[in-house]
Amino acid sequence: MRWVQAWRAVLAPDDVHLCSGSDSEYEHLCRRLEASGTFRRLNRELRPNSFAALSHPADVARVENRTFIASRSQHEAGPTNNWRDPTELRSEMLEHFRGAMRGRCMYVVPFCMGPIGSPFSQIGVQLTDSPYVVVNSRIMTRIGDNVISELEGGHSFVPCIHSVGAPLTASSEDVPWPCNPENRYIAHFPETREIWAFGSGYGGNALLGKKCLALRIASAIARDEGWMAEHMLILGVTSPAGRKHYVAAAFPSGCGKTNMAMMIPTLRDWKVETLGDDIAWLRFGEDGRLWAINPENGFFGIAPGTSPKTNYNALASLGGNCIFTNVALTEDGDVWWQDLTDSPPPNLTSWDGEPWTPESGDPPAHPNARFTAPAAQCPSIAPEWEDPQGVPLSAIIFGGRRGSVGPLVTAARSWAHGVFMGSILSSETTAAATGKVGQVRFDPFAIRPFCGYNLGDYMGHWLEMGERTDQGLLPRIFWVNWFRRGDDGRFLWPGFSENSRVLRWIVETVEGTAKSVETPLGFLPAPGSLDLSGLPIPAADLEELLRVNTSVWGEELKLIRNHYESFEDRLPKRLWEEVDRLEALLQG
Ligand code: OXD
Ligand code: MN
Repeated sequence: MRWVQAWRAVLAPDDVHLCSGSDSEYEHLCRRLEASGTFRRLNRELRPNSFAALSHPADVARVENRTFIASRSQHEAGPTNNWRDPTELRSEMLEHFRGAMRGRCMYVVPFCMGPIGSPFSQIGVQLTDSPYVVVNSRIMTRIGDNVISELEGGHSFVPCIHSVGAPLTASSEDVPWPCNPENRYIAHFPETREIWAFGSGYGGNALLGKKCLALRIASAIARDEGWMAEHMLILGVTSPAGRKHYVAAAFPSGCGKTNMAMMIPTLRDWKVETLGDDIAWLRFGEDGRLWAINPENGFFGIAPGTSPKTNYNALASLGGNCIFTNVALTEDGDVWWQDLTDSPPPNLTSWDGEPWTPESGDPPAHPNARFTAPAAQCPSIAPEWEDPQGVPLSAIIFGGRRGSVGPLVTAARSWAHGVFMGSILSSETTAAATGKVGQVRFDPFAIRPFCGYNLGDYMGHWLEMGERTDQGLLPRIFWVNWFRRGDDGRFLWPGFSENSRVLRWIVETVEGTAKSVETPLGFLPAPGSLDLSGLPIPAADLEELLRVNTSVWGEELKLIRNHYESFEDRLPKRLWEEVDRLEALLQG
């Protein structure tokens, strides 16, 4: 490809390798990563074909303040994105890219987001000097020869340029985690559908198929082509009567999407199956329903907090063929993280490579430590998860982490009201991105860090999508809050498997059999309509979970108005009407 040759001249790698995606290539790269000290092979008996990597201490999460949307005008990027002029940014980054791969190999990674051959899939080609990125991408996307054939057949692709920004000279020694924390850029050019990333080797900053392509660039493509790219899990839920519904749910990073997607219901005879845990692409089918595919091929999940109690299926997916990043290591060559077992095993090595003791202060695994696991290994994976047409959605759920605002579950009155719910989603920040943890911020549709254009226009796109079909064919929209706390700071709802009770009410609402009460916020479960059999929840807690606290909402309305004002004329009028209506109903 001429494009690759042009970049080769800029990046000046010592070698170029076109990735075939074969097992032998994967094994070769893993051996190379072991030799360079990036990977440590885990105990072959306990966790076959698996590796642990420890990153540079300054390269541990997505860097939102260094993530840019370089559209032609600042208005196109909107107030929630860091905008840069594309011409200026290109010339600034080119200076960094020049010679950036000296002393290294440039891997050319053709990858497909979505099942190969699906009309909904998108192809990307990533140039990278990080073999760690190549092996992770082989799990997270579909890479290799069959993608090359599609490209040879003339399939379009999104060019993705990535360098860790640490060239080697004859005298410089390589380090286990090369990166350039002082000069990080995660840049998107939505109009020309390009991604340029420099300086980081971690997660969403470097595995460019995930947040950069499948969300930021895909959201811009989706707006232009009339579909949607969303930060959503997809699950299938089957009732005891054997009826199966598909549900997509948007939660901000670190709010339990992976746990929900893999939930083992406590409700007897209900079954949940997993189709995706992070990203969903939605389009209308010929039947007028909204269909979803998961463009990913694996899970890049947050390890701390994952335990047999909170997510048995995730752990069962991690038996082998996995990569762990920034977890703690046990003396027998296995991995550990907070909550994996009730107490830490002795003689742990913490993620900074030092011996760890309970007196060490910080926890042994980084709060954003990750596992990379093939989706096919998940025991709850739905047999149809790779169906090229996707699955038809019955419901869409929005949820955030809010201690005080938002009842356990609310059903929207209409699609537009559901869009309003999505637009006012807010959540406490987590360790998935660098910056302060626990700060409440509006995160509309849980896509704030991942939308490639003006979020006000994005909200308009949602409203417009709802006009394209019969209202009765659209998925019903719900809003949940698993994180409501009591005055004493305690979580009022047990969450995890118990969320199946809420899922049941959602499914029954879709089927028209659930009892509900109308409130200013929407429909809440009528007393007695949530299946709480066998759950010892105090009546006062339940009442609080299902209460619309008017004084809290009075304050929230002011915040919502400020949030909306930041989008100026790009905020759809229809949504302002919803705020006015909510205010009137609350005063009612
Ligand atoms: C992720 C994130 O990695 O949202 O999925 O940060
Ligand atoms: Mn995510």
